[in-house]
Amino acid sequence: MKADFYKGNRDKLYDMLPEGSIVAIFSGKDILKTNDEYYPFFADRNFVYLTGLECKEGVLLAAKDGSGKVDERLYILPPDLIAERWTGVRVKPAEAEAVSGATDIRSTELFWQDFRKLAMSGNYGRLYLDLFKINDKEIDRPAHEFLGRVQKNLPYFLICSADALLRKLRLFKQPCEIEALRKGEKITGEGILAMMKASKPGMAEYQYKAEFDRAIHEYAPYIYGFPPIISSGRNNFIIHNYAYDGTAHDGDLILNDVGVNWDHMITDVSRSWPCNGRYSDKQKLLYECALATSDYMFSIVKPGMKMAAVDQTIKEYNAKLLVDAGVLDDEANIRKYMWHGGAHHIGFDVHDVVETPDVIAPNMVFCIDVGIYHEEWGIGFRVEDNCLITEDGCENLSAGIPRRIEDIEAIMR
Ligand SMILES: [Mn+2]
Repeated sequence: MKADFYKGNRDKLYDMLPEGSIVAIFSGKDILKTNDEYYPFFADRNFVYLTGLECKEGVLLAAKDGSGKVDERLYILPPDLIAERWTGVRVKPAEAEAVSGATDIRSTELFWQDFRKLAMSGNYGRLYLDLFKINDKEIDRPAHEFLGRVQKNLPYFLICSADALLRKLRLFKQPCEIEALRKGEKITGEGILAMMKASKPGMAEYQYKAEFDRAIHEYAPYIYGFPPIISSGRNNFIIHNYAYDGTAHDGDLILNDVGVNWDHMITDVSRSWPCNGRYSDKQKLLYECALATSDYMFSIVKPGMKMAAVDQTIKEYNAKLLVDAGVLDDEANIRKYMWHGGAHHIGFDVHDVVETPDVIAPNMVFCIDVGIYHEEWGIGFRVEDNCLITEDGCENLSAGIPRRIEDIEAIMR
């Protein structure tokens, strides 16, 4: 994505800030794994959304004064020959400027003293930070540590949520984000096709993963949108199977729920097929119900529809089909076989961090996910696609990845 995109995102954020506010967004830092080894670094998504930079220990600091004028600085780690010799080259000011469109690039060594100067000026009463945590067991991130330091040394700010503002922005996707998703869907499709083509009874789940990995890593060194979910047979009842230690036996379905990160945008697609290349009658029966439900959803989802109605309609429509097919005795018992609906949004995060809307509107992108889990028959699978809301309806961004029985069987022959 171009610098205009990131600059535009920052300007929209600043527009939402009241006068007399400071906002600080941190990129994060290395997390220790063991001894002197760290987990692979993954930059805070809000920081990336605002700057395009994946650098460690960066900070975006902006101050909006009483006249509405915004002063923004981007702090990056200073050059360090020894550190860079060991762990890689750090982003330099010219590159940071070119990527982000920010012009005032400074060393992180100046961050605290600069912030202190702004704080002491008396011109700013609010401090916006992203302090989101799922629960209190989660480790503190740099924003939490910074808050502690502020409250100890400069305890006269009203602390406000930058996270809430960014959720509003991230809900609506811009043209360059949708373009990135389209490319990501192509790559995801290549990964899925590679698995379908290699599929055969006796193949281990990790061998399917190896096929997927090889295909998508033709495009970039770090391309996972999230760890691929790949399972077979009864392991399909584990919604997020990351063990990859099962084996596909003749007659088993393979389930995968995978996606890539292309230009920061993450796809999320599920496809399911029989490892031997031919759906059994029971697999066919259930699969056609799920697929018809998905097709129905893509025919009715449009702006103005309630977001909560998406999951609800998937469940009701699928239940009706299962009753008609003689699989289910009563629609009210749908929970028995189908409990995986999930209309989560996608974007910079696979479960995108957005303000959950009441009503669907253009340029939202969320998953239409239909799962059926029939324990007695040992058949569990899902069909998940990425739905872009258009002006008068929706588009299935992942429609090019084979999803119909005849298409899948033809590829596997
Ligand atoms: Mn998924």
